[in-house]
Parts: sequence; structure tokens; C-alpha cells
Amino acid sequence: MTQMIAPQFDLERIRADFPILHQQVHGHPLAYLDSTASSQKPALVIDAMNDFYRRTNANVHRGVYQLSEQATEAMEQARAKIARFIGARSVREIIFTRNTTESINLVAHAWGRANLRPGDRILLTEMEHHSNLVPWQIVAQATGAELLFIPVDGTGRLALDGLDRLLTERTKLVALTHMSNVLGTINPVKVIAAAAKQVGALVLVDGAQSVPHFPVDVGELGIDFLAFSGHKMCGPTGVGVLWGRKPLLQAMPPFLGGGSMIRSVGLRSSSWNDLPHKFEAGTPAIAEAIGLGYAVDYLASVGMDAIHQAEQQLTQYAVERLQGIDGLTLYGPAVAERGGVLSFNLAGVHAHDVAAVLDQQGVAVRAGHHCCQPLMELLDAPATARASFYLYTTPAEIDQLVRGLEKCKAIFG
Ligand code: 7TS
Repeated sequence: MTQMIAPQFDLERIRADFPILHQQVHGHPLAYLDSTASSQKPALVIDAMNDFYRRTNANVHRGVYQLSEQATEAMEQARAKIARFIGARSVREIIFTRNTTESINLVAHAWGRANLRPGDRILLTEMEHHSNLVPWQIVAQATGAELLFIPVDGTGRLALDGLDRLLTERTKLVALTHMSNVLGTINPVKVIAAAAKQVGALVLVDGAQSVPHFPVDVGELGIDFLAFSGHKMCGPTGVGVLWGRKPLLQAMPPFLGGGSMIRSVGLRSSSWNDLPHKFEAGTPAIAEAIGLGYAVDYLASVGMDAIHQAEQQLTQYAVERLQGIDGLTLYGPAVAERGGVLSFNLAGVHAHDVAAVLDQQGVAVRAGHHCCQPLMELLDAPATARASFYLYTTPAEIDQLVRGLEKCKAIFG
């Protein structure tokens, strides 16, 4: 069994920052193992939003009065923090959206409808979340573009040996997840982006599971668009981010029309505001954007490298413990190529029953298809149970998971 190396941060101090973690569920300490679906929030994020509503609340980019200016300033500071966090060259490249899903839809509709022609190709992978699949299906149907897929091999990694054949001058966009929310696989985005550039294709990365868990630098990756969600990275729900390279965003038509996104409006036509406002129609999620800025501060203060290292340690420990359970099938690649997401099934027990029994033991895991139905078909599993980790997860919670699974086996024989 692996000796657990202590993380580079004080785990108990980190846990003290998250008020929700300190409670009992069904008479057991809560073991929250569903951060892939949504992370918990540190008190400083909750307090920042509370504070905004108590002291500064007003609409942004509109009023000339003090509160509105302060609200605008706070939101723009958050944008600047996020730009720094992912290595964006300009704050204008940070578009606030509702979530990863909306960020991808923005590119699919604004860029896709303007640029895709019949016969053009979009290259995806077989492990995409529905939010990086369905928007492309809709846009492909509207434009006559074709969808191609990088296959997933038996070990849960992308099979890249055929990449040369899949990428041609007809490929206009490659859109892929940085880390699978089912298998935990971390994809070699930099390598794939370099190959895509050889044929002149743009690259969109679904960073919903990467930006929260390890350092992501858009320049270093050589990509064109990055989509991620605030709620998976210690921030609130209702706010997400699209990063795009400025010349691309400037050339794209708007996604949604309305207030804030215009320069001037006539009865029959209008002109568009500068970036980022062109893509931020209507009143944004102001408190949430500010909260996300604080979440980024928090993650940066702990250190993204330290978070990644701690999660890998924990994953190694969890894999060894789970592999010790008779009848348990664990999906996905070796620990070196994955993050803290473990999907599994217990022989003869439906994943939903596994999750229900675990809940009785205070362990929160998700069960189902995890919005990846095509991948589940490949795994030949209608559903999996999934335990996922974050910076606040402890080895004791993994032990609690393992005890819960033993209980599950006892109940279902
Ligand atoms: N992409 C990936 C890789 C994801 O894991 C998710 C959410 C999304 C996109 C969509 O994010 P949203 O914030 O727009 O909803 N994944 C999950 C999950 O695995 N369980 O619940 C949500």
C-alpha cells in the first residue's frame, strides 16, 4: 500500500475553510466525493458574495454613481484575476458566461455558423461530455459540417495513432475535453493542438475538469478557445468563462443580442460593442463573477501544482484500496495519466443502488451516465458510480467509501 505523502498544504486548515464539510449525513460524517459535478465553496467566496449584496450591489457598466462604479470595478478585477490564472494575454479575452455549456455553445453558434460550410469537419473525441458534443451536432446539422471522433482505447485513453488520418485540411476545429469527467483521463492537449495547427484547424478545450484541478496556461497549450465553469473550481454556480484569442473573438458575430453588447442601435440594425462586452448581453451574474475572482485567489494561494499533486496521491491511494475490493471494476487509465475521478461498478449491483447505500453511510457519490452516453456505450456499462476528489478530500473519506462499498456487497450478497 502506498505511503500517503502529506500534501504541500495543511489539509485540516483547508477543510476549515469549507463550512459545508463539517456536518453529519445519516449519522455519519459527510464524505463529499462529488466535486466533479460541483465543488464546495470556501467561506471567503461565500462572504465575498454576501458582502457584495450588503454593501456594493448595483448594476455594472451603466451608472455613473459610486455604487455602480464600485460594482463594475469589482467585476472587472475578477476578470483580471481569471485572465492571470489561465495565462490570457488580455482581460478582453475573458468572456463571462453561465457555465462551460454556454461557453461552448457560444463558440458553436457564433463561430460555427459563420465559418462552417458543407463538407467541413469538426473533430471531437468519444469521451466528450454532452455539452461538448450536442452543440456541435446542432451546428453540424445547420451548416452541413461533419463530425469525426478520436476513438477511446481499451485503457480509457485517446487512441492517437490514427490522428494523422483524422486531421485533414477539411478539419476546421478540434474540440476536446482536457480531462474526462468519467474516466479521469488527462488528454495530451498540447500534442493534439500542435497537430491541429499543422492543418490550420482551431482548437477548443473543454476545461471544466482541468482548470479547477491543475495549472492550465492557454499560451503554453497553444489553443484557441477554453471553456470552464465557476462552480467546479470553488466558485459559485451561474458563472462560467470562455477564453478565446482576441482576433478570433473580434471576428466572430455576437451570440446573444440585447443590452450591453451593442455600440449603437437603430430600428433595423445595430453595431457591436468591443470585447468582452460584445459577448455579454444583458445584466451579467455580477456577484457570481466577483465570487469566482475570490475562488481563483483561493486556488492560486494554495497552488495549482500542489492541488494536482495532492489529488494524484489521493487517487493512487484510492485506486489501490478499490482494487482490493472483490468484484469491483474500475474504469480509466493508470494514475500517472489521470486526475481524481474514479468511475467503477460492483458486480451484480446497479450503480444507483451503490450510490444509495453509500449515501446511507454519509458518502456522496454520483451514479449514472455522467452526461457521457456515447462513452458509457463504449464502456458497455449503462451507468457507473463515480467518486471524485478535490483539495479538501482526505484519505479517511476514501476509507469511508471503501467501508461503504463493503457494506453494499454485504447487503446485495
Ligand atoms: N464538460 C465537462 C468535462 C464536464 O465535466 C461538465 C460537467 C461540463 C462540461 C458541463 O459543465 P456545466 O457547468 O456547464 O454544467 N460535468 C458534470 C458531471 O460530471 N456531473 O455533473 C456535471
